Amino acid sequence: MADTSHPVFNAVRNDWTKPEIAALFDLPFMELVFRAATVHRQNFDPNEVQLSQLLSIKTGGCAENCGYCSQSSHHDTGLKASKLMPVDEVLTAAKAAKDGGAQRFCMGAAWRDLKDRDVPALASMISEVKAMGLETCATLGMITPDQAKTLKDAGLDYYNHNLDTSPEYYSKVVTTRTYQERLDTLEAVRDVGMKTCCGGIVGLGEAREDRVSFLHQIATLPAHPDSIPINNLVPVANTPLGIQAKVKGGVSPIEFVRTIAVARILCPKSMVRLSAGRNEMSEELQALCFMSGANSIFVGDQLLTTPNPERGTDAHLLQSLGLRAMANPQ
Ligand code: SAM
Ligand code: DTB
Ligand code: SF4
Repeated sequence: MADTSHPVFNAVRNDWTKPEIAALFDLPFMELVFRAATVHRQNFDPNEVQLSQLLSIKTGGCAENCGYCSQSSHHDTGLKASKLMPVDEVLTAAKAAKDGGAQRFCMGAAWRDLKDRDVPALASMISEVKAMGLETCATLGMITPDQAKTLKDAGLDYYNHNLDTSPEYYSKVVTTRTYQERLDTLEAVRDVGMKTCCGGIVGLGEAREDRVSFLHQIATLPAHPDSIPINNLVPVANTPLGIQAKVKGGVSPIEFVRTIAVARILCPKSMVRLSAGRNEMSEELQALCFMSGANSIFVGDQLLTTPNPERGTDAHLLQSLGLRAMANPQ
């Protein structure tokens, strides 16, 4: 096993083993947080946080059966489905996001996969959002290499596609898309030179060993994702995993912080995003996540379909911790 007690252990490695990752999870909490914070400050300014904003450009009616999702047509969540938003409405939302301080605008669609007929509208959205001086990100389900190339040429900086959980627990979460299909989409995105955003969800009823195995998958991809969103499950009423979480509870806050810290150590140069679930987290818990190497959040009072902290709440959080918004690289 690599000697992780060495003061410099921030080399980018794609050969992490599960026992090494399990050993990091097992560290005494103070030791783990200290190591993650050390790796963080060796690679980033620990007082800077990247701000992304989401917009659901096509909501609900999704053919997939992801057990946590408000937008799956397999669960009766009461969410009203809508068609793809017109380009001008997306641009209005992007301008508001920019004026509110977001650096990256992430457009999400409740699709199993991207259809060629929708590509021209998406390409216009992307190029016009990019022209506003925002970084662009999209999450549209599975995409082919040709579609990835077209979206990249239109100005798409990042594609988000999550592995969500471990390969072992995956069938408890979704059965309409295979793990391999997710890996294939990520490969298509990487192959055209687009940046990848890939993470998962904690609190799906998975065991510690699944969190180890999930982060093992992330850390042994051919290239580490540029952004790694770590979502805490937002339990949605009438979804199988939302119901289960209400009965069994999710992961403990300390275990959540451990997951962030291990992600930071494994992928020292990636942005680790403290993603869904912040609305239910205290300032102190979020501070521990930032201390442990999280350096990106979603801002704006809505994620895709569920609430996110309001602007004033986040302004207070950032101000009280002395965190600054990261400058837009463009
Ligand atoms: N439909 C596309 C797909 O799944 O590839 C893109 C949008 S999907 C909503 C993006 C990600 O949001 C999911 O992979 C999942 O990790 C996260 N997510 C969705 N619902 C969530 C919930 N209730 N709590 C936490 N994360 C959630
Ligand atoms: C990601 O990992 N988290 C974001 C983004 N990628 C697309 C989505 C979170 C969605 C939370 C549930 C909702 O608002 O519907
Ligand atoms: Fe559809 Fe994405 Fe929700 Fe799964 S997570 S049901 S693919 S919108």
